[in-house]
Amino acid sequence: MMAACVRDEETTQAACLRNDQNTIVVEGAWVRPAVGRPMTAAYFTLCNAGDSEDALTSVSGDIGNIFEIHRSSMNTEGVMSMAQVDSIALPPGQRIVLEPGGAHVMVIGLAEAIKPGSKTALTLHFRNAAPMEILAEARP
Ligand SMILES: [Cu+2]
Repeated sequence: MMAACVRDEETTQAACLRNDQNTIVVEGAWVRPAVGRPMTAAYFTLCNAGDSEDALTSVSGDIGNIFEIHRSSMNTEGVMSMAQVDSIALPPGQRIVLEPGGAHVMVIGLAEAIKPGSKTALTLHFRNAAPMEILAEARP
């Protein structure tokens, strides 16, 4: 899913405008609640407001041992599977959505339960942009 990263005059959402600190804008971060399960997935939208190509290369945080970038896909029999990828490309001026059924961050070896409504800190690492800490809300 890609959409141009420009201000939409129809909405109040002026997302993906360049700011001084970062050329990458993160929107709508959330994680799946996980109680009594060893893993979860995190989702967010990345918008590259800069002039040059970048990429999400890894994610880190205190909530789990292993963070992997995954991409889900449907095989010819209609079965969903997922595979680890090295990075997610972030072309300039484009919005890249990590969402259920698509790209996501798999968090494995959870340190504690993730209860609905709680906020989880994640650090996103990029090929060029500075690392960015985000808060992801746990919601189903
Ligand atoms: Cu996965």
